[in-house]
Amino acid sequence: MEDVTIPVSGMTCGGCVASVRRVLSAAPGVAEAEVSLQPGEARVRYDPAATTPRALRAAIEAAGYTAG
Ligand code: 9UX
Repeated sequence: MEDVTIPVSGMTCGGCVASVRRVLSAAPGVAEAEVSLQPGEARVRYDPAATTPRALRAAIEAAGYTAG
């Protein structure tokens, strides 16, 4: 497993945080996802054989938020 911290902007309330956490948790290869509003970021533990930080950022973007 590897860990990555991804800056996320566009989250404005706890519902947004829950949405991003849900999307990441459901993504292939994700073992654990923690999301915070302040600062806006997602910390993800993932299987590098199954996904990539690029794919994780794409999942965040597809949910309507901006991943840095
Ligand atoms: Mo809060 Mo976010 O009412 O997508 S859930 S702004």
